[in-house]
Amino acid sequence: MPRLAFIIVDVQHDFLPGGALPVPEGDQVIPVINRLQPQYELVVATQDWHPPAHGSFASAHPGRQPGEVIQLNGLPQVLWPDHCVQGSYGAELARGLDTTRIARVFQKGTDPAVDSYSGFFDNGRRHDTGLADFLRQQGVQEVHVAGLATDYCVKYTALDAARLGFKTRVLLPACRGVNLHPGDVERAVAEMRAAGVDIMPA
Ligand code: VGL
Ligand code: ZN
Repeated sequence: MPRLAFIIVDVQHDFLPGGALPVPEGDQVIPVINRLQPQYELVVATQDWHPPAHGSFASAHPGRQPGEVIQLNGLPQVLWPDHCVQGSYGAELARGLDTTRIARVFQKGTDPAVDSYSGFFDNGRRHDTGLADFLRQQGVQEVHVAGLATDYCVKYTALDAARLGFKTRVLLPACRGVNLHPGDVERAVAEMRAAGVDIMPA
């Protein structure tokens, strides 16, 4: 039974340079993640998978611009450019990512009314993706997390993993952040550390 799993977060075309919501240097995580994968008995991935006009898209809120924060069904929501629309090229796992070892892909962000940064739950913690049950069924006790973006989906996935009782490590050399505001990645790392997440430095 694998006790250690690797969670690859949102390595999708739209988060790479040239994509709809480009993470600076996002493409640089791909070779690092590919090199790491053989060290794990179990590899899973998450995939941001939004319907058109998802509530996190600025375009769904007339007069609003990407980067603004609104209240979306009672939760603060950063507005983003349209990204990772179900079935689009931008939503595909990046072509350069080795997917042969990925046991299962967990999709999130499918409910138009709530965003989902974590690979475990939506931001309101109402819908569960099944990732936690899957890991437990596989006997996993420890997870290593990498991918995009450090200050959003990697952070919330790692925080939920730790809260769910998995020993959790974030591999910063295999992560890049959005840094919508300067210092966002540093603050995300500090928050993860404070929550008991082990950080492999960049
Ligand atoms: C993400 C913003 C919006 C991420 C997803 O994968 O970090 N960020 N949707
Ligand atoms: Zn998204």
